[in-house]
Amino acid sequence: RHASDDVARLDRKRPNYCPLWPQELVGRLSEDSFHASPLASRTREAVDSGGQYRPGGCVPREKVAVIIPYRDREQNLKVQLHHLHSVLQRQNLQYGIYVVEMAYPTPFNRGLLANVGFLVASDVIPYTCYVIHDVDLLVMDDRNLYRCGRVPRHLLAHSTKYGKLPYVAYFGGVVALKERHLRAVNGFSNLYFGWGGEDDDLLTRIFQVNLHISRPKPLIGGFYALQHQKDSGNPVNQKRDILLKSAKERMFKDGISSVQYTLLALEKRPLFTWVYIAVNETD
Ligand code: UDH
Ligand code: NGS
Repeated sequence: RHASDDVARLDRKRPNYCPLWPQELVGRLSEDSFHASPLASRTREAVDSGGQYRPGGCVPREKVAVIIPYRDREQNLKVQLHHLHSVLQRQNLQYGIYVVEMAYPTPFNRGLLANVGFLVASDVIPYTCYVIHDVDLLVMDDRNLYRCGRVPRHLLAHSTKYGKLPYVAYFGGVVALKERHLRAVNGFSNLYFGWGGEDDDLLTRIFQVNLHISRPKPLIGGFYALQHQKDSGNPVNQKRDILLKSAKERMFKDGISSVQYTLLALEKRPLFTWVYIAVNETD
């Protein structure tokens, strides 16, 4: 028996994993791709209904659900979807895109929408990685892989909005967490109605279970911030500082385990799965 036979046998058994660094990556993306560039027909045709994709020639290393909390940003969404499908296909990932929208009149609640996105998506496919993604931020370099790591990952190292992070402990915009990370912290709080604080609350939860976070290097970690109108249904949340003070105590009773909502629609659209919910604001 020769060692080379053993290697050959092992090779036959080992799945044909997609490369760690896919050859299709182009690196830094040109400004043109940040404006409503049409989706290449090859890219569009590769997407299954509901915005699902899996690479043809290799076994993907990660199954990623991209969850976009959403309301009234139609133009941003269109640009984002075209951009994301192109980038994620080049990254050789299996992925699904979930746009989770909240009905009026309730003030917008990004954390709650992310929790619902997680629950709905995990019911469709057992994803290994969940990326919570603002609709208006476009990844500027496709080497910034939409994958999860040993610890929760802030995929955004800086954006064109600030030129750098607004503060060191910022964990907003685009974050990637494994299923076990999300379960360990009980997801986001459901209590942040209106603008601000839910991302800081999530980071408090992460530290509380002795995890830390990672970020890509600045060279590849940039995001391009799209313009948008001022939101009508997302007033600054005046209670956010008070809520943040009790983040640690609340975390195991307020989150994925307790989210309440009414599912108004769950539709497979050509480029994404639309999850439309109604929520009553709680005090
Ligand atoms: N979002 C919507 N619609 C809304 C509100 C929020 O889709 O009406 C989603 C969207 O994915 C957005 C994310 O929630 O990217 C975060 O919203 P945001 O308003 O916190 O962030 P954004 O960068 O705008 O879009 C910043 C407004 C700054 C308000 C400053 C108050 N001091
Ligand atoms: C902080 C907010 C975060 C927010 C960040 C950047 O002040 O939720 O600003 O916001 N925290 C609190 O309000 C407690 S940004 O300017 O990008 O909209 O993510």
